[in-house]
Amino acid sequence: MKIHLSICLLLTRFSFLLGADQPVKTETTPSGLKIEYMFIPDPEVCEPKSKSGDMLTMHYTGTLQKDGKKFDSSHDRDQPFTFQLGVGQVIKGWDEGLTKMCVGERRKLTIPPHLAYGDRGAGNVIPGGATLVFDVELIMVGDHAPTTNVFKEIDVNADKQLSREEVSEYLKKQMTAAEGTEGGEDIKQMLAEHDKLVEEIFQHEDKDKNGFISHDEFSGPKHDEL
Ligand SMILES: [Ca+2]
Ligand SMILES: [Ca+2]
Repeated sequence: MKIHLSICLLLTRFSFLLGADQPVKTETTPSGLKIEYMFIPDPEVCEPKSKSGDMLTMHYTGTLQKDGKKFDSSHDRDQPFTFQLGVGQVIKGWDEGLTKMCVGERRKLTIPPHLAYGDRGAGNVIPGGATLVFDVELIMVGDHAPTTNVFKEIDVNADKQLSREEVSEYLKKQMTAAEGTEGGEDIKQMLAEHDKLVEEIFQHEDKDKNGFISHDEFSGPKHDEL
């Protein structure tokens, strides 16, 4: 992995030296996002490709399209930026534009306001209605977000049993957090059928049918990180 990483970085630098600043290909997605593929590494070293749920570590420089003014850059901090892809942690243009990407790959994203900070803008650096241009480079892909002990999270009163109320509250919290992100309509539907979902979970998990899911019965993540 480390070797692949450094080869990729080397190739990236090399392509810079060659002045390869013309995109290999350009694509505009149905949502209006423009993706210019600036550098794609050798397919043989291009595994895994980034996908929803992955932890991505990126270098990026963001500029305003209208005047080219830089508003943020990880290079200036000399520290790449890590986030989870596809969960609404970043602007929509990133969640969409950084999928199926290889380590070492560079893209230029031109992100219209409805996939960025909208009419309101952000802070005093991004005006309302701004189209943003991001030069991005994928440095590293991690498999998943750090695993959490979901059992402990649900078991609010810490009696090592999950009640219907605890499961119900937890689901509501999760769904509300996911509302407004991609698949928001599905989430609304799920909220509406929320009670049914709790029943289904208990059907499946509460093996001895005592009305509680014990630590042993629970099939989700339930161990603390090592
Ligand atoms: Ca409990
Ligand atoms: Ca039980």
